[in-house]
Amino acid sequence: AHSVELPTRFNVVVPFIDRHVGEGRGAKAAIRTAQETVSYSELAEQVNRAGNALLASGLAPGDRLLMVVKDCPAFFYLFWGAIKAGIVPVPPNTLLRAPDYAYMVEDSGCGLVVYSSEFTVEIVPALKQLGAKAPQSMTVDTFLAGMAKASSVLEPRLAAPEDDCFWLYSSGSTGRPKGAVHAQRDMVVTSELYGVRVLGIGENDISYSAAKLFFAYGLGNGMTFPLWVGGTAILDDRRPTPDTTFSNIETFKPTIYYGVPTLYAAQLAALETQKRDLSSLRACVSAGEALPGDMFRRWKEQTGTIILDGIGSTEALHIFIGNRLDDYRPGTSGKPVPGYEARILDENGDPVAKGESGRLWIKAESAARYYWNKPEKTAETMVNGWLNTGDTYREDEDGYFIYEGRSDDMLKVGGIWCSPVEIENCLIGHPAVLEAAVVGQTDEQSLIKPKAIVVLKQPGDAGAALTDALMAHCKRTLAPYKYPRWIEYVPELPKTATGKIQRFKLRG
Ligand code: 3UK
Repeated sequence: AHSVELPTRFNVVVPFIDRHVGEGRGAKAAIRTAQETVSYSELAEQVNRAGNALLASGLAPGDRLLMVVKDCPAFFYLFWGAIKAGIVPVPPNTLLRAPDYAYMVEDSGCGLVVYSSEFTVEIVPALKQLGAKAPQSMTVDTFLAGMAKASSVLEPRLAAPEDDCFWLYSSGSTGRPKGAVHAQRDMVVTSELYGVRVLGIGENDISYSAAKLFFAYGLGNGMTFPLWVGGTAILDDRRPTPDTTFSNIETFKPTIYYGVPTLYAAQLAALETQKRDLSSLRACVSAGEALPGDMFRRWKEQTGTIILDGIGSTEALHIFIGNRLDDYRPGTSGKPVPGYEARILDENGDPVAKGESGRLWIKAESAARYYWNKPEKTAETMVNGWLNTGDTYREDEDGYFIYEGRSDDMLKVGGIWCSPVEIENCLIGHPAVLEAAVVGQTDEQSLIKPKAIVVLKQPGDAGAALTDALMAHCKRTLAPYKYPRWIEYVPELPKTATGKIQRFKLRG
């Protein structure tokens, strides 16, 4: 009863999009933005044109398309157009920098890069860096112009449920991002097990995700869940703030809103001085990092709606342990989503006694089957059908799962991965810095942000001016959310006998 039945050969575009036209939803809005509304029949047609344009560009089934695209209808056209033609779309985080994209282009071996013109400043240097190895590339506007001339009819390329469908890149604590390869079945499983069976999403729901589509969380919230049930998705390409999110809720009247704790904290602060109309919402969801219990209570007080915290991952595709509308406990991640299994294991791989903490492993029908080109990482993370989450958890006496931290040094900042090593390397690139260590520290909202502990070449340089300069250097070089919010100067860093920084000694 918990698993999801699929035909032996199919193409996921049919149940997610084409089906709705045949079932009388052709005129219904699939997507709404401030600029346009796209109906299901227009979407189905644009997806066909996109698939034909991708094939015409020389991509063949199995080839990768790197799509660095903001939240807009063209994201849907490219993603589903590729899948319908058997091409594998890879939508990375759009906040990254040229070296990250150069790596992904090379690692994925993609045959084409399509990017929103806003990202030209990072994509063009990335491709330049690759020289003769760079694949063809074009902006979304150029692609759309080509699409307009392509045929609006496309036969879906059939595949098995286990066949590769799309990838999502996930960052690690050391080393480069890993491409998690997802199969055709995976979006069906998350939409059904979490979207339909936990959230009760249906065709009358209007979904609005502040988390962007490039994030596995946003991809489910803002695209696959609404399409699976013939509902409507609201898209906004701007950086989400309390103002943009509240005004979108007032304008489009969504029934489900999806955010991350950092944004809920900013929204709660804004609600202290202004009244906003959030009465259209029947449910709110939070993921990406743990939602403090106090924020749950304040949101309920201010809005009358509860926030369902749930933990998901890029590898699992969406939420696998979550609170439910009729079964929740603030300050916990909730209980395993029916259809997913969770185990907390000790360092020998044996289950811990109930109430003890250990490493969380999950069994997920929606799990990526492997990382592209990374057999060792695959073997560490995906073992006999179980996924190592890298998180430490404990189960309380009533079966609610409580997050206790990461087992590596990785930080979640605003719900997005942040590697301390990457920030340290950036700081060391500044001429005043000798050594640096980065750890997570909680801010006044109890949410984790990066803090840097720095050893200077000239200790006398320490001061507010240098702190500003180092923060500016990080903001310029790294994805903007990764800069250290605090910088402390010390004469030396704690190290192991082999010279490894002991970050645990610096956490405060
Ligand atoms: C952490 C949480 C505590 C945890 C994601 C929902 O975040 C998502 O995917 P990522 O691959 O990161 C996964 C890691 O993030 N985490 C996520 N949610 C929570 N920790 N409480 C939470 N509620 O360390 C996990 O291993 O970026 C979230 C849906 C899809 C996703 N990809």
